[in-house]
Amino acid sequence: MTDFSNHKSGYIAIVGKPNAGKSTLMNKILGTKLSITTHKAQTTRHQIIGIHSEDDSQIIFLDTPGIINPKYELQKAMMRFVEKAEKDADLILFIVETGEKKIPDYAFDSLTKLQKPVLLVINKIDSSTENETKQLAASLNEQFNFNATLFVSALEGTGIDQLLKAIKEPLPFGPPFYPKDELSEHPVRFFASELIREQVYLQYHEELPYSTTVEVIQFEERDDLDYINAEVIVNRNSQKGMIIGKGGRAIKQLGMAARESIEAFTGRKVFLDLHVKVREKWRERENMVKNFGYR
Ligand SMILES: Nc1nc2c(ncn2[C@@H]2O[C@H](COP(=O)(O)OP(=O)(O)OP(=O)(O)O)[C@@H](O)[C@H]2O)c(=O)[nH]1
Ligand SMILES: [Mg+2]
Repeated sequence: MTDFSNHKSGYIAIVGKPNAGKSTLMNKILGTKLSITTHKAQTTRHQIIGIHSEDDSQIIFLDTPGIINPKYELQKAMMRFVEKAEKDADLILFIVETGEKKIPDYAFDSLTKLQKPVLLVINKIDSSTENETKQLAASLNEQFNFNATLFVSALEGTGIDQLLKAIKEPLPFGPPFYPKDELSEHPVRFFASELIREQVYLQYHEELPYSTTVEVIQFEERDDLDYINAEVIVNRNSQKGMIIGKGGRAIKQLGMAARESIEAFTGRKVFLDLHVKVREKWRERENMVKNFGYR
């Protein structure tokens, strides 16, 4: 039997405001694009599990939606994912981007109650001066009692080794929870729906990305390719035409880009069949939000 007496393992929640670079950071550490990332806020809507294994440790990251004051049911479900990740974690990474002006006090409410170690991670140091970064760190340390402060650029990979060292330090000794070669535990069809949603964020504007969800109806592994039938679901009738675009050009573009990114993820050829559906006010309705997988 393998001896795990010197092995450390634990759960790490990655939390912070939208757009701070939480998903980019997790992807950088894992060395693969697991969690979707865009320049738009509120890209991540679930808790995404990413597993980083070394010989002597296994760190299970929980990437989460950005902390906001929720206005509708979908956003409430998103904030429940944040709470759950914080509750399940052995250690919490609180990510703040350089240039941040103010973190609202409510972002720290649950952390104060939980009494777990919290590391402050200042991200995007590539786009700020050292002075500004240090000032930000100082003022945040006045606002909340962090156990340590780390400085990284998730995009460029700066500071990642020091961060991993700081994460491993307080982790409990114990055997790995997952096989060492496992990267995540979501099914491929989940990643497919996320990659389609990522393209919705990249291609459409204003309210449209925030009104849309994606459901994979059918995922069939055939000999020569994966056949995927997916629905792009919008919140209002008037949004259907916007997704489709003049002469179907927009949805064709969406389908092509999404197919390419799913192929890059699976390493297999994909046939992607996309349809648009209207589910009036789905994001305001608790049942629909749950049925679309946000639970
Ligand atoms: N310059 C710079 N940009 C970064 C860095 N890390 C992330 N970004 C960019 O910041 C934007 C947001 O990144 P995400 O990883 O999606 O941020 P997030 O915190 O997961 O956002 P939500 O899921 O919306 O909460 C993207 O355009 C990233 O490319 C960094 O270290 N430097
Ligand atoms: Mg994210």
